[in-house]
Amino acid sequence: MTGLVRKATFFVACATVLGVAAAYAGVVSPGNCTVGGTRINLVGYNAAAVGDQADSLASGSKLTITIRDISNNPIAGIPVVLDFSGCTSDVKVGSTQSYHAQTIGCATATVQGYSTLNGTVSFVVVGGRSAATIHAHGCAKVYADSYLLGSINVGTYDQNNVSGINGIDLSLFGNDLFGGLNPDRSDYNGDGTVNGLDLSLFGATLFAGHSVNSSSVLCP
Ligand SMILES: [Ca+2]
Ligand SMILES: [Ca+2]
Repeated sequence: MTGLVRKATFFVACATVLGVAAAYAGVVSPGNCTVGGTRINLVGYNAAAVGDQADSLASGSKLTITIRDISNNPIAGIPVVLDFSGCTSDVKVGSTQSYHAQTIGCATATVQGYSTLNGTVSFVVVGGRSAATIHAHGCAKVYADSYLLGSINVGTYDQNNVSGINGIDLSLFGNDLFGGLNPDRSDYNGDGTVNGLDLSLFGATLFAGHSVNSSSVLCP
């Protein structure tokens, strides 16, 4: 191959790569997206709070996802969905949500938001425990524009979906703490066991007083 031909081949290859990148600019590239955690802990809310009422300060309650294209550029306006349909044996999302502009798809147990100008979208999800059958790890799925980005574990501070998070929830959490089954719903720090560290996180959420209300209705 002559030098001239080699150069021509190189420029054609570069143009092809650039053409592909241009063609997919603004299209979600799942491998370049980031799910900023391995779990989300559902919370209550404070009806008297101004603005976003969901308890975003509870440990593990906020999950941030970053959406990028094939060139690793952030993309705005992409629908991002958390699908909790695999968690409903013991944890369910509330029929109304109160963090940013999140919307609820009750029939599908999904919560949706949109990526912002920097490509990120953060979720804080109101929900609670409705039954006792332990859900599997990774029960919730994260999708961006229908691309699966990954699975996350799911906990809930509200253990009975009544009156926000209070001493009754502490008692129910205690059953998980001493029950020996280490259910994911009460493993707030995600280390695989339910122990004193989770009790500490529960106590911090309880005494912070940002989860004083429960969702009035849980999704199916
Ligand atoms: Ca409660
Ligand atoms: Ca734990």
